[in-house]
Amino acid sequence: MSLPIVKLTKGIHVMHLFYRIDRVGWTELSNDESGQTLAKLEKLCAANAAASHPRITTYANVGNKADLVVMLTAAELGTVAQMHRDFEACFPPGTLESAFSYLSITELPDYITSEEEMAQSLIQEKLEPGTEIFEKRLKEMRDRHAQYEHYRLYPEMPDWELMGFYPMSKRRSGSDNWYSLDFATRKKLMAGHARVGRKYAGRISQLITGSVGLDDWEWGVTLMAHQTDSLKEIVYEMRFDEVTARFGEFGPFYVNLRLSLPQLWDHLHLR
Ligand code: 76R
Repeated sequence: MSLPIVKLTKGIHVMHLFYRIDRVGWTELSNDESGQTLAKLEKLCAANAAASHPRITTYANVGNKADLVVMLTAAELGTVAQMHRDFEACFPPGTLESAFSYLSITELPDYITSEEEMAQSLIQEKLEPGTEIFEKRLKEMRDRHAQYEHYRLYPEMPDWELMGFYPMSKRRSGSDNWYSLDFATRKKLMAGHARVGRKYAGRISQLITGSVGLDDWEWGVTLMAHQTDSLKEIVYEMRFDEVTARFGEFGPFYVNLRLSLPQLWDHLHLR
């Protein structure tokens, strides 16, 4: 059976899936069914283990919002849809229950640095357009920017111990309607946001995926971290930044531990 091919002009599809194990269903399994499920899942994950996509990354939720969590990435919508169903089909009927899911896509931010701004910043450094050094520096900036855009669209997320996920939107009410601000104002506000974010380099690696018209919130925020306090601190510090203070609206927060499938099996007592 082949699914319709649904491509993006740029970027990839991302799906976050949250499941509960039905413990009653699980205890009713025959001896080898748990092992068979694990083996099927390991095969599926091994077949989808590219640095960017297609990829399936597994986590355990910490707390009672879910048991296991998966993040899927694929270029085409049909591929992500198939990976989702193939993942579920590894489990015996009556053992897996959906807790939450989120569909989004990677995208370039609206507020990217233009070629004009790059040149302007060099002129401010007293470099003269047309000189060798000016052109060399401009080329370096252009190359760095092209690389940045590539990884925004085709992210290769670090495999750190923690993954925090939450959906969010920008407020649209009265004088705090993000979408009625002009572009220059939004760009200036987002520059402040990015300044706060960059302070967390090395502690937080962020993936912002867009979901306007695709899911119930406007963005999915995926934060990789080594420590719990890094997650808390960045979200706390952002609350004071104007973009978040005036315009941020948040969905549920999920804190997840990165675990391989065998580790998940032990952690969740599935053996
Ligand atoms: O892509 C970039 O790094 C450029 C600057 C940038 C943009 C355009 C950036 C930087 N973000 C951008 C867009 Mn962000 N971000 C969040 C959250 O808790 C909250 O208040 C919000 C959740 C965090 C923690 C975070 C972290 N960011 C966005 C958007 C889209 C907005 C739009 O298009 O209108 C959202 C919803 C959003 C939310 N942001 C950074 C970070 C961090 C850590 C950085 C710096 C990354 C770096 O420089 O490497």
